[in-house]
Amino acid sequence: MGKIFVDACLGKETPYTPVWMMRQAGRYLPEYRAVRTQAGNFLNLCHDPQKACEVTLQPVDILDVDAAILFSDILVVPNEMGMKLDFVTGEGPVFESPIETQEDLDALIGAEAAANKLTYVYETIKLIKEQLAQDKALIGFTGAPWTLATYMIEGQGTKTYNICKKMMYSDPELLHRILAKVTEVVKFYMEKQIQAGIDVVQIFDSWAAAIEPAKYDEFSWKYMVQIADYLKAKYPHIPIIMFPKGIPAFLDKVYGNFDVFGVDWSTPMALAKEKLGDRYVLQGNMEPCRLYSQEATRECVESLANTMKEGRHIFNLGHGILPDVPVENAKYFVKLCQDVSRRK
Ligand code: 1CP
Repeated sequence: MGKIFVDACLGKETPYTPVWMMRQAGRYLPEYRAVRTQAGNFLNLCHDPQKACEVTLQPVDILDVDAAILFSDILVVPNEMGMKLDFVTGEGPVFESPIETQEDLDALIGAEAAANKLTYVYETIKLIKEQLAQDKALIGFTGAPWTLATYMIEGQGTKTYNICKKMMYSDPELLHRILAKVTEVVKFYMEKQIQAGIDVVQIFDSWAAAIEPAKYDEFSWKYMVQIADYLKAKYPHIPIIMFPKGIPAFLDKVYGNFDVFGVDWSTPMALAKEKLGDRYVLQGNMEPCRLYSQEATRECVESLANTMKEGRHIFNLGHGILPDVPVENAKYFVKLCQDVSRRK
């Protein structure tokens, strides 16, 4: 049986417009919270292929989304490059020794050696593929080099990005060497995810909007395109989704060999369609907080369906679902997307 999600990524006609939700495996699901408690902490869950597989499959069973997304985190990559990582409850990820100098960077493991350490991710993928229904797709993912570098340089999440932007403007060569090293690891990492069985790749550039538009290509997009070029040369049949969050001013300059452009909720879908719809399938982009209200959800889904009716589209949120969203509203969103777009 074909996978409707993969077909839609490749721009083929499908019986309805498929849907999944960013962060669909997570804390809004009681079933997730139960497994997370058993695991003890978040990194243990990422390191345990049985449990990671279980929480990956939960939203497929519970919500009937068209694709599963591998349960892991973008930060396992710098962690396996040698940066000690903790997830502090209530505060998020923290790296013990952020990168400050060339020596700090040189101390990290690069390229294939780092990618080879992520065996628990590849094991998880193999388990998921054994259990996932034939008509559902599995999305593998990575953080974009820039988004990963923000954590590696700041040591944690940030509102101002002042430490990595200080490097951007006062020592851009060092920032480029960090980005280039991460890019090499990510190329191998995504290649190994493909070899383990993922059907689609998504590259999350969650902190794209921190970069001024004139510098976005230089410090982020071009590295994402290098990863896409590497994968497309070897695995042309695997669709690639690029998700740079919050860059409406850069839409005119988007280029590269990939399949799907993930539209975030701050970008009007009609604008994305006008600028990119003839070159890429568009994914998105309901404001995630609309999930608090079924009425607000319906209004947005109908409007998106209307905007994209002759366009190539995948339904999604415009960023991740939040932990306090009612499960019934998430179910409502998924079913509504599939129903409003059904082609007889
Ligand atoms: O206690 C917990 O359960 C921790 C919460 C959590 C979860 C459920 C974290 C910590 N990561 C994840 C899983 C996760 N992270 C997934 C798989 C689940 C799914 O999507 O269904 C994915 C794809 C990610 C990716 C991720 N991690 C991104 C990019 C996507 C995005 O939402 O923008 C980012 C920026 C991270 C970093 C991270 N990991 C965790 C947190 C709380 C954060 C964000 C910290 C910050 O705001 O800076």
